[in-house]
Amino acid sequence: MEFVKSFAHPDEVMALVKFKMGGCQAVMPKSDTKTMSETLKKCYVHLTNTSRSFAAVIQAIDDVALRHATCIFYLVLRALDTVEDDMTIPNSIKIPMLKSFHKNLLDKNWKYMDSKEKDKLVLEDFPTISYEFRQLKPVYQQVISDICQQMGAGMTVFFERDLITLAEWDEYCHYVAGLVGIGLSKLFSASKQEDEIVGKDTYLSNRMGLFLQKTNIIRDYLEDQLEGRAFWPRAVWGKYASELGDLAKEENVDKSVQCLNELITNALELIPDCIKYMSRLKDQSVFNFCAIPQVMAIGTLERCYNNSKVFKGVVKIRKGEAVKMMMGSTNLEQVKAIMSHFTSQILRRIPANDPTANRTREVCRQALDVCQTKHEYTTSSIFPPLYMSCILMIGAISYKYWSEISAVYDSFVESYTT
Ligand code: D61
Ligand code: MG
Repeated sequence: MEFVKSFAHPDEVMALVKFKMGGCQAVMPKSDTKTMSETLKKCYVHLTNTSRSFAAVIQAIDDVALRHATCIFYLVLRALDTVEDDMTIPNSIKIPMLKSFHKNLLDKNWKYMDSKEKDKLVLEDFPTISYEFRQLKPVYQQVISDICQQMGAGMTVFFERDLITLAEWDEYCHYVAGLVGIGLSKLFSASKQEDEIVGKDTYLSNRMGLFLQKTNIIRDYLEDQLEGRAFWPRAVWGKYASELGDLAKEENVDKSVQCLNELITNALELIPDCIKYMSRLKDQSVFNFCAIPQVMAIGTLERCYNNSKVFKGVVKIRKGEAVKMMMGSTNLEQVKAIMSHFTSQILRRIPANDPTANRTREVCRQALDVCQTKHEYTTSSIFPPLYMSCILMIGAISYKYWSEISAVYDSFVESYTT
């Protein structure tokens, strides 16, 4: 039971209870299902079934047209990514399929029935998604189609080439996540919910995507390794091992953790640009949509830093922590406070003999610099006496509420947690 894991953290228990009892207004999905067409409803069902991390924040976008465009954007790219990830499709078929995928958006019959991936439903029901794509305003269609074309072509680049340099790491992350940031920003501006500059500054929107994708790649080392995939750049791991897979061997644990720390340092460099990007956002629901994944990422990086468990299993944050962060990331000052909290934690834990120690300190200080704020983010594990008696009562009451909240949030929070 989640309650138990967070029991030693009173603040998290309070956040969990507030969340479970509906105190998550900021990220509440907008329910206008009555006015939606059957095909659009099906798209939202696909969204909920395929995205544990983004379904709730997408559904909470205030502007209806922007919400639908974002939902369709997600499903189109999820379909594309399902083709990329499917190891049962031979490259001779996969490569042309990825390169021409954007054309399927205008073909009302196109679908793909031979995928073995867990999200294969978005390929099998692609006519529903492409139909709703064609109902979007032309500006939204243009953005989604362009990004789909660039991502499809980009994905094939590293089928033929190894990920070696840090520039190539950035290039791969640009294709699969930076382009998402660029497309989203163009949708935000096209909807008039955000200023023109947000959509025009592709450098910053790319950096938002890089921070999320690098965090995933770092955290998912073992999972990817077991599935025969490799996304860590050789320029870094080559300094610590002769094969990427050797990092998982117990005898290499010291070197492996040093390698991990170097990659985390590289990801932390992105924080100042992410803060700058978020500082331009005006719409509350767009802000939440962007900020929540970012704070989950910094929390994940802090948990992974200098942690050998990354090579033995999945490292995730506690549910209580995720909920507390999620509810606390509704304005820039609070996001800065969360970012500086986790950065300070990393700074304190830098091992003196780590080869990247000096660089990590420098990068953390730069992040702390841009995250200066009067706000503070505290985590406590001290038990006030009143808390002890309250918790027993709340525990009993909330047991009743526990199962009553929308499954969307539970899976959303779970996607980031242990
Ligand atoms: C603001 C808010 C959200 C943002 C953002 C800025 C900038 C970028 C992103 C979201 C995208 C971040 C992607 C990080 C997670 N990585 C993946 O899902 C990998 O697939 C990448 C290709 C498909 C991207 C699909 C996507 C993701 C999020 C979206 C979106 C599209 C559209 C709208 C909103 C959010 C990863 O997938 C793991 C898996 O298959 O389970 C992979 O294959 O590497
Ligand atoms: Mg993929």
